[in-house]
Amino acid sequence: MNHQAIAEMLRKAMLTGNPVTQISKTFPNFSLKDATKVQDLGFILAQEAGEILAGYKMGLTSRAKQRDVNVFEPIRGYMLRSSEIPKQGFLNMKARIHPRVEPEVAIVLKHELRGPGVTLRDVLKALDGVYPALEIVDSRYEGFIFKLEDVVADNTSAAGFMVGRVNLMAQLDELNLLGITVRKNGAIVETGAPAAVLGDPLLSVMSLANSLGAESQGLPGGVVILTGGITQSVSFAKGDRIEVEWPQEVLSFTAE
Ligand code: OOG
Ligand code: MG
Repeated sequence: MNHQAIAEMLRKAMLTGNPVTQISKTFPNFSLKDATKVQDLGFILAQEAGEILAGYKMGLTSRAKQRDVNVFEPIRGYMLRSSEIPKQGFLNMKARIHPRVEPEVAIVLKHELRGPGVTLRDVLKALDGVYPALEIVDSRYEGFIFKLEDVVADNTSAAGFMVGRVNLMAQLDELNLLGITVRKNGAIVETGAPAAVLGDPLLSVMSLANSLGAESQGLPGGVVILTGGITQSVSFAKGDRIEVEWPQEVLSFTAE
């Protein structure tokens, strides 16, 4: 098994919009360690192509998301600056395979957190911003079907993100039970609250810091951290209008 070749294949799938066969089908003993290596090589390929890190993401941190894709363990990935979606704007559907959108909480830290041993208290002390956000996931695998190892190699299906303007830091006590609505072409398709994410999305940041720490990497301050989908993701196609409504702010786009 050639990790570099797999990373190149997945990057090509992302750039062309042509899905590939699950790695675990071709290599039945493809391990989580292999998958992490492929994800890391994919990031190097992106950097070589001039891409810049925008931040990190956790995935599969809510039951709704885990059931959605039939994988029951949290995962982490990275996000590239080029994948940020302009606010209240349009989502370019070029090279998309089978995109889905999900509401998330985004966090920004004041300074680096370096695991292992990062606690919730450390996260709270380092907190700089808490924002409404949404993520686009678009698996590079045929049929949006994958195992844990496949989705880790595929950088956790990361395909785009939007972060709101309203900092919810002052309402931190209420954050977990804020009501969120996802609309597609005006109709409500999902509802939820941030508590769906591990009981508290800040625990997702703690896990992320410790997961990076296990690989001697810090979680930097100033970058975007997505804590994981709150509801099931919602598929959409060209022409669809998506709105993620928080009490404080609406994030929206039209796919075109
Ligand atoms: C995997 C990525 C999961 C989340 O927020 O749970 C994720 C997928 O659904 O394709 O980003
Ligand atoms: Mg997500």
